This record gives sequence, structure tokens and C-alpha cells, in this order.
Amino acid sequence: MLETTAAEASAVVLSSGPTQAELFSRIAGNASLSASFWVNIALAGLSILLFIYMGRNVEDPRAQLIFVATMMVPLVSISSYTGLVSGLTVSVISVPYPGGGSEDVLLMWGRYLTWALSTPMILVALGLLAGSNLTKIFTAVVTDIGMCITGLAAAMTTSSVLLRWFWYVISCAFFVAVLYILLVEWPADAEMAGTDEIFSTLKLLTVTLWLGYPIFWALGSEGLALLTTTQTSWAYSILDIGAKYFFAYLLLRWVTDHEGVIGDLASGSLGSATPADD
Ligand code: RET
Repeated sequence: MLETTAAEASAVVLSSGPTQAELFSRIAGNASLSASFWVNIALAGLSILLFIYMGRNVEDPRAQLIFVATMMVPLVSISSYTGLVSGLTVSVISVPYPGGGSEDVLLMWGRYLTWALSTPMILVALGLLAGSNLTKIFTAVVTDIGMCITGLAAAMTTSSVLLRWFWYVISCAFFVAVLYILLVEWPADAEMAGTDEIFSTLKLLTVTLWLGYPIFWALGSEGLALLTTTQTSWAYSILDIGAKYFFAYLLLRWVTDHEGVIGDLASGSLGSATPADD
């Protein structure tokens, strides 16, 4: 009886994996992996300060809303990377591979979780810039959250390799809806709003970099394991630098220089807060 209890207790310990302190020292002991986190903490911090400074005189409410949404991106990012570097939002899981077999991998699940907050902010800012209506902004945001949460499910599924990749396909389907809005709906809205030049630059940057995430997921340690955990982490960190801080800087610089254009955008979109019927 006592023996069974001891066996059960050790099974619980084994299945619960490394402690947060162990994960923390494991990450700290890998200089390159740590650097992939710290670079983003530093850049997010600098971006927050820069954007507060850039936004100090913005008065138009729509321009202010673009600022708030965009500033959330580095704020979420600094929290996300602090979670990763501290070992709070990482775990070791046994990833099953399509070719058979499985391997213990450091899963950075905090990334997917915080993307569900940061990427909708990017889309809200882009939708507002394009002068889009509430219906399209809502659709972009909910399909994007769907993409992030099902991506998290893909990364965390260890029971079946097939279901792991099925989640991946579901996430990609959500992503296609986001891409459709970015590539078809909003360019047309932006043209009518007179913001098409900056919108097309940001659209190109966003679509190109965002496509990198599912590609590196598939190639990385959580997918086919053609890349190591550290290489995968660097890939995401570099994509993040372009998709978050550089993107935000380009957008906010344009907004501060063209506050009048933003202010003139049709109040029929978000202003009336009713879904448009176009
Ligand atoms: C996952 C894996 C499953 C399939 C797809 C993915 C897409 C992720 C994307 C992430 C973008 C993140 C950004 C973060 C900035 O804060 C979840 C990797 C489609 C597009 C831009």
C-alpha cells in the first residue's frame, strides 16, 4: 500500500517535468537562447519610450486610438519575453514527429499565448489606418485570435502527431482569413481613405513577416525539428523585431506626420460603431 503511494508520488513528480527554477537556469545557461529573449526585452523597452515620446502631441481621437493599439504591441512583447526568460511560460514536452518517435523539447508556449493579445492590436491599428469598418476589423481580430489559440493547441498536443498537425492546419485556415482581409479588403478601403501608400508598405511588411511564423513553426523544434530550439527561437525573435517594433515605428511616424488625414477619415466606420452593410 505504502509502496503504491510512493510509486504514484514519483509518477506525479516525473510527469510534472522540470520546476520553474530548473527551466530558468536551463535558459540562462544557454547564452544564445537567452540572447534571443533579451534582445527583444531591450528593443521593446526602447520602443515603448520612443512611442510615448512620439505620441505626446497627438490629439485626434482616431490617431490616439492607433497609438494606443500600436503601443500595446511592445508592452505585450516585453511581458511575453519576461515570461520566457524567467521560465514561467516555458515547459518541456515530448513532441511526436511525423516520421515516428518523439523528443523532449523546450516549448515556449508563452509566445503563442501573448500573440493572441499583440497580433489583434496590430490588426486594429492597420484596420483603423485603412479606414475600415467595424465588421471587417472584428472579423480580422477574431480570426487572428483563432489562429493564435489553435496554434497554441498545435504546439501543446503531444497525444497524437496527426492531431498536432490537424491543429496546425486549422490555425493556417484562420490565417488565410486574416490574409484575405489584409490583401483584398483593406487595400480597397485604404485607397478610398487616401492612406493607401503607407498601408501598402505596412501590408507588405506584415504579410511577408507573418508568413515566416508558420514556416518556422513547421521547420522548427515543435514541427519537423529541422532546426534546433535555439535556432527556432532566434527565427521568431528576428521576425518579431520586424513585425512589431519596426512596423510600429513606421506606422506611428506616419500617423504623427499625417494626423489630419487620419482625422478626416469617414466617421461611418468606427465612429458610428455599427457594422457597415457594404
Ligand atoms: C503558428 C503555427 C500554426 C499555424 C500558423 C501560425 C501563425 C502565426 C503567426 C504569428 C504572428 C505573430 C506576430 C507576433 C507579433 O507580436 C501559430 C506559428 C498560421 C502568423 C506577428
